[in-house]
Amino acid sequence: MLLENKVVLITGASRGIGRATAIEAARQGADVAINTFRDAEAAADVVAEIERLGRRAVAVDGDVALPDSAADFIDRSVQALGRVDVFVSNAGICPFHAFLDMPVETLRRTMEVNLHGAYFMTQAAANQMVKQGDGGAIVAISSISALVGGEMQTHYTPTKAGVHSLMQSCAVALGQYGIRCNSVLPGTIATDINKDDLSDPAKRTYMEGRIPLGRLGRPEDIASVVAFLASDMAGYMSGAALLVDGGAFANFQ
Ligand code: NAD
Ligand code: RM4
Repeated sequence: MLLENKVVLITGASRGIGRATAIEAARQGADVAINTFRDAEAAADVVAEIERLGRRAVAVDGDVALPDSAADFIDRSVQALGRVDVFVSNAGICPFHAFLDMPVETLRRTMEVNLHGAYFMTQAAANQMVKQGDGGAIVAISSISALVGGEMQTHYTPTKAGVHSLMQSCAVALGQYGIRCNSVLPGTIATDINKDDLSDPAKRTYMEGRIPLGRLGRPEDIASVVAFLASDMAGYMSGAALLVDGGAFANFQ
């Protein structure tokens, strides 16, 4: 019970890593608010799963790229659950595309969802924590892509480096309020975001072969690390990044 009676807010939590993190938070004793975007059925399913675990849950629809969604998510979460102890910035997209003909709109949307969205949401959550006056924990889902490049990810990898950098600066800005800010850098986790990319058996086998632990990650592999960073067990961690990649980054030759 790492998060007993805490209130945890997570963006992009209808699917994948966000969904697993929401459910893990509930398993660890938290009430959970999820931000979702045009995914009502999946959102209702996550809420039901959390309630089955005996915890309270609320889903708030909103596009993280819009600044107003942040105020709305925090306000409606506080109305429903009373406060914010933990905020997890997870929502993200990766529309795989080559560099030389990257459409401006694909670049712009990826930046706005992944980086601006993380910024607006983190800022709104931090303001609520400061108002409460007793600290908090913020965890952002960055990526191994903050450290390495990807041929079809020239629009995406800078956002993931940016998200980690945001957590470092927020750790500095918010330490005086007892708010810890850290990031998790997942390796390759099998979710909808890379389903098409990994549907090529040759690519999937190649990616699996690069991972010393011999398999792609599962959303639950990330959720447990987020729960740790959000908990008092990580009470002296701030501005840190935890790579959770089955050893992939270390596997150079
Ligand atoms: P996913 O596609 O399963 O989930 C993404 C979630 O974000 C979905 O619930 C989606 O509805 C939501 N979302 C998308 N656009 C949104 C918006 N504008 N506003 C609010 N919500 C929005 O993918 P995932 O793998 O679970 O990705 C979650 C995070 O993990 C992303 O930030 C991604 O960059 C990061 N990540 C994933 C991997 C991986 O290999 N899967 C690796 C490293 C980092
Ligand atoms: C991650 C990493 C994974 C990729 C996802 C979409 O940051 O690059 O390999 O599948 O993004």
